[in-house]
Amino acid sequence: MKRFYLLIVASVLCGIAVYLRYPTTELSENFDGVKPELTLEDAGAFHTLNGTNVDVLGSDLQANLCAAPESGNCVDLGGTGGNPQATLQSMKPIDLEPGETYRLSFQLIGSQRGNETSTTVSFGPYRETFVLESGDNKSGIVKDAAVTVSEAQSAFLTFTNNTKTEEGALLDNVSVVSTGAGSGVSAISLLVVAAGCVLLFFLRPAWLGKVG
Ligand SMILES: [Ca+2]
Ligand SMILES: [Ca+2]
Repeated sequence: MKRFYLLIVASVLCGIAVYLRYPTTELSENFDGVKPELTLEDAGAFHTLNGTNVDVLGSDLQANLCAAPESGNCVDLGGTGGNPQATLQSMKPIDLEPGETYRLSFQLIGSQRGNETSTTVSFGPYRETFVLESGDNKSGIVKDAAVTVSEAQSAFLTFTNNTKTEEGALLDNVSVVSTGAGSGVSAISLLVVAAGCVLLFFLRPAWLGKVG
């Protein structure tokens, strides 16, 4: 009976190891659940700062501007009226821990309306400015950019329109996924796996005796 409990403990330890390695979605937003509208301060998991605004485009509202690889609704970082030069920031900060890798993805395409745009993306130590021609649907596509920190910090994901315009760059499919350090296995999950396997090794004779 004691061995049975040990077997459960070993299984739980192995389960924890798998959990520790499992990627965690920290943020995911495709704006498809937001009602398309002009002059918005809130857009899904994001809101604007400093009295600026954005437009959520889609359905009957200029949906054609959300060009591939974007789909459904997207956000025009140049809003309408008021202060349209948007600073769009995640509503909640994400806690960045040393030893974790944060994979940042987003799609930023040109305005599709003839003008060039400049947009700065910042997230903890990550900071990039994308200057996009109107029809540039490639240069601002970022997939799994690795963000790491040496000291714990709390970070907002921010998209800042540097161009005074109502025809901004168009944003869609934003996500942050955290995984263990680099592409390898984190030290703590290795320890947990080792503990689980040692336990299983000692239990093996009794276990085989029961089933065999
Ligand atoms: Ca979308
Ligand atoms: Ca606009």
